[in-house]
Parts: sequence; C-alpha cells; structure tokens
Amino acid sequence: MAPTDSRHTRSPGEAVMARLEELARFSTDRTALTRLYLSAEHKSAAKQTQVWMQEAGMEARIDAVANVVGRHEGREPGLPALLLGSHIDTVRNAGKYDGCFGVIAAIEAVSALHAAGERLPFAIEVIAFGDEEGVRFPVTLTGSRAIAGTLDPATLDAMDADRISIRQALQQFGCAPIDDPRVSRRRQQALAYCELHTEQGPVLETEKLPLGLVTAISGASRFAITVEGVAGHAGTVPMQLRQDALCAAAEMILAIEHLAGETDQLVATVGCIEALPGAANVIPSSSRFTLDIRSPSDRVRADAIGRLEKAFEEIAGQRRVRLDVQRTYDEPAAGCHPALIEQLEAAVSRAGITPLRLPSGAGHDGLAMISLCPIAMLFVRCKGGISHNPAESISTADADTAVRVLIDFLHHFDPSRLRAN
Ligand code: HGY
Ligand code: MN
Ligand code: MN
Repeated sequence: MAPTDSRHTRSPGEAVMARLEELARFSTDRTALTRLYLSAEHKSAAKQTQVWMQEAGMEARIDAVANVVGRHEGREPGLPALLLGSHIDTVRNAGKYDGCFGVIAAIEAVSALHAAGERLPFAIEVIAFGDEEGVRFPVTLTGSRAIAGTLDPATLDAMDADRISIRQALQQFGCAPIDDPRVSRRRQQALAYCELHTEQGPVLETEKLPLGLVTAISGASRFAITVEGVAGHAGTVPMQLRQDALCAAAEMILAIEHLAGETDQLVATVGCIEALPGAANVIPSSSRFTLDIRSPSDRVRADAIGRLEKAFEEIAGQRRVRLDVQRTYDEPAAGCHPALIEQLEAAVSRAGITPLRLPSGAGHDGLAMISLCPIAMLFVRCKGGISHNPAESISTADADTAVRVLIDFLHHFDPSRLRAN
C-alpha cells in the first residue's frame, strides 16, 4: 500500500486533495482514470481506503459486495450510526473527484474527531460503495442496494462484456459469500445517510458558492435497445429497398434528442452505440444503443418513455426492422429529508456561506439508501461543472470548507429531528 501522508502539517482540504491524487493512481488505464467495479484496481483502491479508515480510528472491513465500511463508535459501542460516504468506482476516462471526494472527505472528518478523542452520541460509518456508476455490469447501485437490503439476488447474475457475472467477479475479488448477514443494515441501525459529492454541474460556480444543499436526486431509467434489419451489399442494394438497422437507430436517437430538447425537466442521453457486422461495405444488420433518461419528476420521465417507445415502434415499422427495448435500470427520484437539509444548511450558514438548494441531475447512492433511511447531500463546486471527464476539478479551499462544514454538521446532528417530520 502507498505510504500514507503525514497527518500533522496539512489542512483538511490539503489532506483530502493529496489522498485523491493517490487514489487516482489505481486505474486500469495508464493515461486516464478508469476503475470499474470488482476490477484489480478497485481492489487496490478498496484496500488503500480501508487503511485510511483504520488510520482515522475506524474499524474497517470490505463487505460481501466489495464496499469498504469503516465504523467510528459513539459514546458507547453499538449505537445507531449516521452513514457517510460515496463511491470509489469510476466511469471510463473519469475525473478524480466524482464519488471519491465524498469518501475521502468523510474519512478526513472522522479523523479530526478521532484526533480530538471525540465520541458523539451516535456512531459514524463511512462507506466506500463499489458500484455506483454501473459501467462494467448492466446494473448499478449494487453496493448501496446491498447495504439498504434491497439488492435483488438475480442482479448477481448480470454479466460484463467478458461474460463474467457479478457473482463470479465477487468470488475472484475474494469477498465473503454474498449472503453474509453483515452486509445489509437494519432500519434501526441507520439514522441517516449523508453524502458529499461534486455538483457535476455549473450552478454553484455560477452563483460563486463553494457548497450547495441537494433537494432531490433525479429519477433515472436506462434501456438497452436492439434494432434488427438485414445485412446487404453496400454497392448493390438500392436505398429504398434497404432494412438498415443503423439508420433506423439513428432516426430513433434523433427522436430522443428532439423529445428531450422540447420537454422541461428532462434529459436523455445515448452513450453507447454499436453496428454489426461492422464492415464499411456492409449494410448493418443490427445495431444496439443505450438510453439514459432522467427527471426530478417521475411523471415527466414515465410520460417521455411512453412517447419514445411509440416513436421507436413507428420508425421500426416504416423501416421494416425489428425492435427490442430492454429496461436495464429504473430508480425513482429520491427526495432529501427536510430536517437533514435544514441541519446541513445550518452548518453551511455557520460557515458564513449563503445556503443554496438545488436538485441533482446526476444519480447517486442515495437513490438506493433512501430505502433504508433519510438521505441528504452536500454539493461542492466543481470547475466549469465538468464531470465524467478527466478535466473535472475542485479547489483545495472548497474541499477544506466542505470538510469543516461536515465536521460542524456532525457536532450538531440531532437525529430526533428526523423522527419529528
Ligand atoms: O450516471 C450518474 O448520474 C452517476 O454518475 N452514476
Ligand atoms: Mn458519476
Ligand atoms: Mn458520483
């Protein structure tokens, strides 16, 4: 494991930024940051995170779905816990801060309590979830769903591009058997879940604010769409006789863009597309593409999906191609708990920062954790709102402010106010 940094001379922000640099080295690619769920790089990053949790005075372990879980006991052992954390898996060619910032900042906050010999009237658990991005396997939130007790065992049969299932990958990773009872939390054990995360959007930078309070996490659906046409010779088949799977997919993709462009509170993205057999002189016989569609309003999202499915059917009919639409992910919007937002907001105000509330267009583990306990999120400003991109960046000063506000929030957290609502 990489030598850990000296705890003495650095500000919380500097310590967080230094560790994020170290964590970013655990990557499949040499030239970019890619760390997919249950990869060898994920295992190295998980073990390093476990060491940092232990140095911060926590009991730390890697659970049966490869989350890293650190626990800092309260004034007496076994108290219900406030859950902190985020994810340490990344997208391909990722930035260093998406997910990892929330984990390292939470460890830094607990480290400060530990260094001061402080014990709070509740325990704190810091969780480094292993599969928030859902890049390697066609499912996502595996780690947080397992903790929340909502993981469908069938999920473990999902396979990656090499036909390795999550179940097999967990065994290769060295995880305990999946039915390890220590994975999921009982409702009474979890007071709330609070996640620090980069905003991944431009609002805080535009408002010149370092931090923001999240009101809700947008709901999202993902689809795998396959179009089957007829392969043909690029030189001999007249245009009007073609059953071109890629052109049909292209028309569907433009229909997606058009609908999302004219619908308020809706975004839709086609991130992956492939055409087979993939030869320049062959009319594609089939094409596959993904659709990711989101909205803070579940009704807007459901209505848009219905309209798109109808449009796809019409296009497939006109082009005499076959269509298969598989929904691979569906998560309703998750509202942050008002009493948690207020308590985070009070900590932001005590730091002399004007509180700003905003929704999260990006998905987070809170979408799964809300099945277990109330959730809240604190956003930190990121440069240009850039994310899912190596250019993603935050400032040391904002990281420092975020850790200090989190520590202040921990000192004032009153779980009884959650029950009052
Ligand atoms: O896709 C998302 O919103 C998240 O980054 N996984
Ligand atoms: Mn992400
Ligand atoms: Mn994230």
